[in-house]
Amino acid sequence: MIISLPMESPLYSVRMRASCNGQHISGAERIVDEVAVSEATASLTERAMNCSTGAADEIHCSVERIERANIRYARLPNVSTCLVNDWQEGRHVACCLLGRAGIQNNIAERAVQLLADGAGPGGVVMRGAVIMNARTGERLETDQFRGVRATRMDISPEYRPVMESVLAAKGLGHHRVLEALVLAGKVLGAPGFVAELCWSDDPHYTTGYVADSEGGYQRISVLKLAGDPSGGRILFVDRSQTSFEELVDYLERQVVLFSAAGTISSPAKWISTDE
Ligand code: WAQ
Ligand code: MG
Repeated sequence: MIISLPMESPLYSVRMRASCNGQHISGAERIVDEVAVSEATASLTERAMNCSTGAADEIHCSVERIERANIRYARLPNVSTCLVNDWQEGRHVACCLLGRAGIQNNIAERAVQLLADGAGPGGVVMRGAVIMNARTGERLETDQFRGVRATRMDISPEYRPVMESVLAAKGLGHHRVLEALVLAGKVLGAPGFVAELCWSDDPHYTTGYVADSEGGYQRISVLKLAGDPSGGRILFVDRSQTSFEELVDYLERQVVLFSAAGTISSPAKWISTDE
């Protein structure tokens, strides 16, 4: 007897990057069903046209079919939110959380300062992430304007509506939360991954996070002063566990879809336990 299984329709990676006067201003991506490709392209383009920094003058969208066999499915990290009084306390908390992930305090402090100063040449915001040796603080990315960009990750199409309503019910409905959670979820699975530090370069978005496999996605309510255009990402890696090439290949090429949520804790004030 021949049993015919229903053909799974293909998935597509839809990616957008936008610039204004040659400056990168926005980038976002989705992984969607065939039927949702045009809608996703339209909504990403619309986002580039309505950037907080003004409309883009150049937008690139790419659409690429994904082989189902190459998809890795994963669970999103647990989410917690630490409430701090100001950015100084927030940065102190970031250093403590990086310390729990095994990063020496002097390296954690230097990393926070690097994002505050602008990690790109001349203090500009980078388009992608800094890759940092977790033990020595040495930077590994070859292009310090671009850094390394994590791509080809999303919530799985059938699970997205559920995840959006779960986050919205917890007051985390801003698209930045879901996108950062997905990015953190992908980098958590990277070979040699130790921790990630991030805050947005959007002057009006002051929340950031530290992610690691034990602590999950640990939001910190304030990591910079409102109006501050600094921001970026630093991925701390254990050089003995991976080569740079293997790491970049995973970050840029491995398709990761999230089909389950972690826990989401209520916001709580920072209580120092390990100082
Ligand atoms: N891969 C690597 N680095 C990236 C990527 C990427 N795909 N996208 C952005 N970056 C880097 C780049 O240097 C940006 O300047 C920086 O990260 C910040 O990007 O829970 O919105 O998209 O409330 O502005 C975190 C907190 C929000 C969300 C982070 O980042 C929450 C955010 P943005
Ligand atoms: Mg941004």
